[in-house]
Amino acid sequence: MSEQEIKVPDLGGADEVEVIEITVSVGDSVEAEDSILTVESDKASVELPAPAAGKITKITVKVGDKVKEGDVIGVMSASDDTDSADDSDAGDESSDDKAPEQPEAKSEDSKPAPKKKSGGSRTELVKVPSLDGFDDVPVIEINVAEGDTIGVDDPLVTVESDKATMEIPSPFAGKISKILVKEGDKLSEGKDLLEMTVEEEGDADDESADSDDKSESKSQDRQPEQKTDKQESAPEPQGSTYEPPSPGTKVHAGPAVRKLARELGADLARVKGSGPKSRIIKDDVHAYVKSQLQQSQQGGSVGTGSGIPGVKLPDFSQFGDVEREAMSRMMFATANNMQRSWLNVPHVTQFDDADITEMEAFRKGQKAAGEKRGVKMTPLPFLLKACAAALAELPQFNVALDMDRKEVVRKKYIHIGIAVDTPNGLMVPVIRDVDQKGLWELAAESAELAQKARDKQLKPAEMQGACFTITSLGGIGGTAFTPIVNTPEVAILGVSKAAMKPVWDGKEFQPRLMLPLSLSYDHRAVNGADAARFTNLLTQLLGDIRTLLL
Ligand code: CAO
Repeated sequence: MSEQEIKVPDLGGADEVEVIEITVSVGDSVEAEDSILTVESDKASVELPAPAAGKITKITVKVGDKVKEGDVIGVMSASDDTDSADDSDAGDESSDDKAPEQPEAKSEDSKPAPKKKSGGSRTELVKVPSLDGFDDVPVIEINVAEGDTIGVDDPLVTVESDKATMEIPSPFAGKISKILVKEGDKLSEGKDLLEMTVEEEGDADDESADSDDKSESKSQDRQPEQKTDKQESAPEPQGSTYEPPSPGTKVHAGPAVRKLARELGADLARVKGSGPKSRIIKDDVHAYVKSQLQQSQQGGSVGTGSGIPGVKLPDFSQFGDVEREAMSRMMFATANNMQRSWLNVPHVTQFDDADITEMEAFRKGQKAAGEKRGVKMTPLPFLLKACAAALAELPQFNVALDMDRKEVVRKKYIHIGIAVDTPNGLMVPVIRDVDQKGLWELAAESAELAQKARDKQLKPAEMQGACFTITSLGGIGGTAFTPIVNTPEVAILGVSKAAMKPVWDGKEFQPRLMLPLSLSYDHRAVNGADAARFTNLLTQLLGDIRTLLL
């Protein structure tokens, strides 16, 4: 172990930032990159990581302090050999440097003090340690119950100031004999917290020491009458999910992780910890939330989710030969997206026909110019331009609904997705700032993105950020269809095959090339009259493309 100052690293350009949360306490063992404290500038909050694995020996800042790059925020004894994990775990178990009466106990290997074989037990009064400069901090959670057998560093109570949540760890391994505080009590340094019976005989300490390497054995051996909670939270770290919690399950997680869980609405009692001593780390919370979302979205059979009953599949082989093949990831993702949109969005589709006789004459007239440029002008760039103009004129189509916050997100940019049929399934690359681009630029970009989609070369960023989508089946056929809104967008334009139709001009029927448009929209965001205005506007713009210049 070697003493090392912990300094504020490069803050990505921010000058002075405020410490909003201290996620470790003196005596804590950390791994390299573990979060030590969180700072916040006016733009973002950033977690400052431990520069190495080791034990925190000093914290020189408190919540509310302002720090800048290079400032010392604490000191740690860094593990400097490859057994650092063992050392730090051992340090974790050691109560010595936490117990006020044994300050010298930072032995070079941080192992617990030698076990006394004399037998018997003693009662220890646990007091509130330094609360990083805070006083009168309310208790929001009591993490133990009288009679519980706990290990060193297990959280005893959680307190929360208006800036941070902190856990008070146990300085001893032993049994809780009396809890002297209750939820809501306000704590300051030195206040009596609880009493513990600490074994002076070999057993309890032995097991603490064993647990340095094997958290399972720690929980099983040390608390025979309560072991189920800990046994279940202690299997090999996998960073995955953890099913039903036992009532009263004790959660081992730091304040930053608890904060994250609160923000995501995750019940930490259900999360399996993959950190040292089965401590829950942020990755565990993310993995748990992800798996819960997947479960709720995937459901079983043909598709459940959102509480609707699934469709049970019959045994198709009773009707004839069948074979099964795995869905591609893209097919599965598309199926989920479609179902999510269909279930979440109240869809209505508005139909109209645009007279594109003149537009087509103009487009065909550009054939030679297109050949020179190496770009083919199809109807799609005209549609993109017309939709961009309609989105600008009717901005209620360029929004997202945030139902949780009861807010409408109005977008000040016009990015449009184009649905591309590929051998691997449907992909939707996005053309950015369509309103600022010319027809040739749009023709070139849409052709390039469509080709990239077919070649599976699209980057994720090229498929994100759309405000609206165009799905054109015009090159294939059909007279109308009802596209599914690509939520969180609120509208999608379906385009079918243009066909010559007799159109009454007031005196006689004229043969006109009519382009069928099918506008599906989210009826929560857009009302029917606006949808009719939108398709009206599109038919005007496409009917006389000079109006696109206005
Ligand atoms: N009416 C009549 N003809 C049309 C047309 C329309 N609405 N739209 C395109 N065409 C013509 C084009 O002019 C071209 O004809 P020429 O070769 O004679 O000039 C031909 O159809 C093929 O066009 P294209 O499909 O290559 O080009 P595009 O720019 O119109 O479309 C793209 C590009 C990427 C949208 C298209 O290739 C595609 O993938 N469409 C399918 C989208 C899809 O699957 N949507 C369904 C989503 S929901 O399941």
